[in-house]
Amino acid sequence: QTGAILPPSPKPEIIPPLPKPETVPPAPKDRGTKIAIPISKPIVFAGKDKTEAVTGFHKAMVKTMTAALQIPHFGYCDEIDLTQLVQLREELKPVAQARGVKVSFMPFFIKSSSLSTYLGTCMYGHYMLPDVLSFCPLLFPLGDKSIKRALSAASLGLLHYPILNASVDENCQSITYKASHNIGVAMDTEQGLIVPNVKNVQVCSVFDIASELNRLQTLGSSGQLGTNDLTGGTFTLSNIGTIGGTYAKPVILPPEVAIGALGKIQVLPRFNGKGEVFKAQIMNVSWSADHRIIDGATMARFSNLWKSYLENPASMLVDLK
Ligand code: CAO
Repeated sequence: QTGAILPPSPKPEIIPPLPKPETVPPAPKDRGTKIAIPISKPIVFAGKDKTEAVTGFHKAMVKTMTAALQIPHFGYCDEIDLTQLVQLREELKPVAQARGVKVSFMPFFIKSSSLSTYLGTCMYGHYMLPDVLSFCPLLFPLGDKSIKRALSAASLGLLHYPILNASVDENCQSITYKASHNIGVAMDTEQGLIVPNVKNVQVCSVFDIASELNRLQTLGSSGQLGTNDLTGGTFTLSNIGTIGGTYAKPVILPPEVAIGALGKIQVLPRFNGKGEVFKAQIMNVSWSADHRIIDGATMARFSNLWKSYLENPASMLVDLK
């Protein structure tokens, strides 16, 4: 085959240069798409019906929820602008991480619930709103509108709040105002729904609460929570927003008298005070209260106060112990 005339080699294809990649700004952090769909077990089509006994946490849920439905529930919802809190948490995350603690939004939701019931207690007992206001110039620059706004919202609601951290007996003959704020947190675990509580939130810092929540979450996920962690709650929060959804209709855990469900935080357009559109971090809250002893106006005032703490997180400093 030496000297054979070889066919001309094919003309090399001219590959057009790849288009220059466009500079695309990073996609905004979408909290909705960030939440993974939990598929813990493969789907098996058994082909026939299966009956199993209701046991464990499910059995407890049957008992509690059946009792809960004897309570006439009052529902109340509102929208909370968490723009400042989202920013603050970003700043605090590395600080907490350095101490080995993960700070989510829950410690803030929990602390502001405690402060909101506590301020009501102060109104009855130790001091009045003017005393709180008189400390403000020491803590914040004069004329800080957000603080004033927060405190005027607080002033609206300084009535009857201890009743949200109370319990009623079975026949609703007596009300006990609880001294401790043991705030329950609904947790979605492999074993089912559990509601451990953070004890004595009224004397805890946000960091203490975060640290305690980390402990409860770790034990909860491995089914190792003890009776002490699971009993004695006085008020409950359910952050269903970690899974999704905006509004809920939470069911009170008797003998408690109120519960709040938190929806997912979403980036939505809102107007600021100057009428300009801005990118707001919005979360909805849905409260349920025992309407036999809590009226709608009290629930609304409590919610206003809770909201004002979260929308102006600096205002929490005024009342932190
Ligand atoms: N919207 C959007 N994102 C949220 C959010 C919300 N409402 N709350 C928390 N997140 C984000 C956090 O920011 C965190 O992300 P990054 O750390 O990356 O920013 C992520 O979700 C995971 O948070 P987390 O689960 O570690 O911590 P948490 O303290 O916010 O929530 C817990 C803990 C136990 C409340 C939650 O895991 C849970 O179980 N929720 C479900 C509660 C439930 O089942 N309720 C129904 C009760 S009635 O059947």
